[in-house]
Amino acid sequence: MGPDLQTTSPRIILHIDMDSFYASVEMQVRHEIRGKPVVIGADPKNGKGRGVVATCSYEARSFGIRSAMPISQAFSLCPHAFFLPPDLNLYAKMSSEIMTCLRSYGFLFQQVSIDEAFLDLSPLGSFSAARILAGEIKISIRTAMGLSCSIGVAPTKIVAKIASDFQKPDGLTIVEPEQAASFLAPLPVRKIPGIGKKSEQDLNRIGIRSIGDLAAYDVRRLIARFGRGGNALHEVALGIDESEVKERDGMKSVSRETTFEQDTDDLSTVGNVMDTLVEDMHRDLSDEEIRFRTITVKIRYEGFVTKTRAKTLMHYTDSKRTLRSSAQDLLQGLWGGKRIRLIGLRVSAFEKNDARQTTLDGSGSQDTFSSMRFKKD
Ligand code: DCP
Ligand code: MG
Repeated sequence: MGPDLQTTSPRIILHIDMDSFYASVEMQVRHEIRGKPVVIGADPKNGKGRGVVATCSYEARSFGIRSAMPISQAFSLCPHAFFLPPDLNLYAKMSSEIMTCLRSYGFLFQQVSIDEAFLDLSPLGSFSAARILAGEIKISIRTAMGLSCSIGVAPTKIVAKIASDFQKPDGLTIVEPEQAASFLAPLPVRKIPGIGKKSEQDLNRIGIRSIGDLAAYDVRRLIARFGRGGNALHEVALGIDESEVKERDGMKSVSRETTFEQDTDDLSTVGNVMDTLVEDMHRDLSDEEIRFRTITVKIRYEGFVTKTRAKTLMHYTDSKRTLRSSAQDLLQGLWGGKRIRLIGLRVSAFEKNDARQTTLDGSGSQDTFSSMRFKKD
């Protein structure tokens, strides 16, 4: 094979995403709730509860329940569902078992969230070999952990991610290079990672409904409307994505974010959600004995505009009180009274201790797929 052929040979990227992850783990450990509507999230308090759904089983989804929906709404859609509080330690443990299994295949590996990862299968040399390996991965995770997952295999990371979502749950979708354009074209733009309800509406308003519409749209007009994000979006639609599967060398930060089901400008609601992020994050940090010095809060307003504000403490700390008060101060400082669609919290600048840093294997890292692509800060 000459050098030309080598440089043009397509990459083979696998993306794996666990099905209804928290709910599936619960159904795995509690046999009595298997096959039932299961909702993981805040306490519904007979319909009066505040807070949101983290995730729910596919049985619960058939009642219309979704992630990030107010728990009170979930309760009215299906009062007889099993409502459970998240057991984040358990999910983190299952996640690291899954990630260890995926790493063991020996390909370049990147975990992107608690339940998803990429493998670069290019060394296999063919999509048919990749299909066989993907099938083996599905079987081994089911056998070892009793959990189902969905896998996409494609020439780029973004197409692989869209493909893993294509036939959920328990899906396997292979998109060969010559099929990529026809695979993407009919899908609604909402299928692009990072495009939520609001961005979808913005795109619909200018006549863009499908990814094919987006690909055909004049990129200069997209940039005029959405800034740098417009160019990134156009490239995604064209199937252009050079980003590589990146191994991480130890954790540099830990983060959490929440997208509101409906944009909100109510500071007390946002403050309560921030407290939940603090609780979740602090639990993981203490499990890993991580001490940190920098706290960053992110707010994404309606549309793509995102602002962050950070604070670096004089000393390393692992105090929840410090984390909470810093996060609330930063939130107040960023508050502009505008409607918000997402808030995030990140801690970084960890105390030097390599053993500690490598143990937290990337779950909830700030380098999530969508923020990586469309971050404007
Ligand atoms: N999660 C959360 N809050 C959200 C979204 C997700 O706490 N708004 C948590 C619960 C999920 C886990 O992250 O189980 C993984 O997120 P996914 O988006 O992959 O959702 P699921 O795995 O639950 O379902 P799917 O089968 O659609 O992947
Ligand atoms: Mg998932």
